Amino acid sequence: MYDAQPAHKFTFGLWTVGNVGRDPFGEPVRKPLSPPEIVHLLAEVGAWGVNFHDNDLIPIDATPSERDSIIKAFRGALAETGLVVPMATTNLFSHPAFKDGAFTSNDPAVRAYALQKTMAAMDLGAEFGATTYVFWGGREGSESDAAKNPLEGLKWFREALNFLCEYSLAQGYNYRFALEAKPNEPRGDIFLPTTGAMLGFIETLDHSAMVGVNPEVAHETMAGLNFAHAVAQALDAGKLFHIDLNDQASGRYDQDFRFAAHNYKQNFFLVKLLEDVGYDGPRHFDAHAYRSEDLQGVKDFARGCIRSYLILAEKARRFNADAEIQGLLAELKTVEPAVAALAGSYSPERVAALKAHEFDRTGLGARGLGYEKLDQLTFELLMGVR
Ligand code: GCO
Ligand code: MN
Ligand code: MN
Ligand code: MN
Repeated sequence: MYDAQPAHKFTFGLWTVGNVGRDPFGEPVRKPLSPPEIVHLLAEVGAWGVNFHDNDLIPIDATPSERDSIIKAFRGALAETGLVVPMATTNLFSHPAFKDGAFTSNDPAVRAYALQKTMAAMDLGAEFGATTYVFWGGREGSESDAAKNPLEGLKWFREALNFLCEYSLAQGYNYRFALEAKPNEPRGDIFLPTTGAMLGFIETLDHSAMVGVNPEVAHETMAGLNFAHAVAQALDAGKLFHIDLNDQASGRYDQDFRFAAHNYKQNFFLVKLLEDVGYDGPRHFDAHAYRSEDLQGVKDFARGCIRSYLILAEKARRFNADAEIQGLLAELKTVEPAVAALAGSYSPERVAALKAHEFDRTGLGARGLGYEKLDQLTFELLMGVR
């Protein structure tokens, strides 16, 4: 019942199940897995696809012949398992050259190197058939506003994206770009810190139609925002090109927990939203296992991400089929047809009708909405007692 089907398009990054458990205070706790080993692990847990940063696959200092043999081995693992590569991205944050950002570095040489590195990573992604290209500007920000002018940062970021859109089109790549916002970490502040900010910025780009967003549960939660609302805004704008699923407690460090590990209720509403609208893009888990885990724990983590999504999807179906819940929701919208017709788009007739109508303000204010009951029923449904 909770087995993944290809239609769910569950994906993981090489960097997620491949995470060795290093943190700012401690050394790795797990042995690195090679890309083919990761592909086989993902196939075993039921994933549909695998994504990568350029340097997850090809080390930054690999020789051309090393590159060739890595690509051959990875391709072999994909062929053996049937996994696909729907998304690729660039590591513009690990190397010290990017300590002050990549596309928004104050140093023009770094900005140019970031373009060169991204073009090469786009070539690599295209070789594997990737159609989504993610931009997560992890270091595109600052610690001190004395050091960087945010207006210049935005201008440089726009220039880079315009350049890379042109490059993608000129190469005949089928990429759609997905911009991923994060409020902070590893920088003190990261530019364009929320999905809403990205959506506004996208409209200023030369090829805005090929650029959308890759919202992440943890990132909006770190910003103290309601993730499902951010996703709804992206859907409404036709810009939900990709999504990063994981979990996070508000007000903590960047946790990257297993999907729905922390906030069952918020993630239930997220899954319900995605399922209700028939979102058909990849469902990407950008998370990693607790540092306490060995290889078995990593598999438990990956299976848990998939299973939790499917359990919440099943709960969403139950919510939609629950007569009492649906009855309460329908009741909320039941008013006399003549009154209902007063709300809607602009027309001279509606203006006249509105001006003539006398509203029962006291009655409107006195009406109980039943949200306590709705929320409790939701809780009981989620807890399996309904
Ligand atoms: C993070 C980010 C990254 C990006 C990844 C792909 O907080 O570390 O979410 O994992 O999603 O670099 O762009
Ligand atoms: Mn993240
Ligand atoms: Mn992270
Ligand atoms: Mn992410």
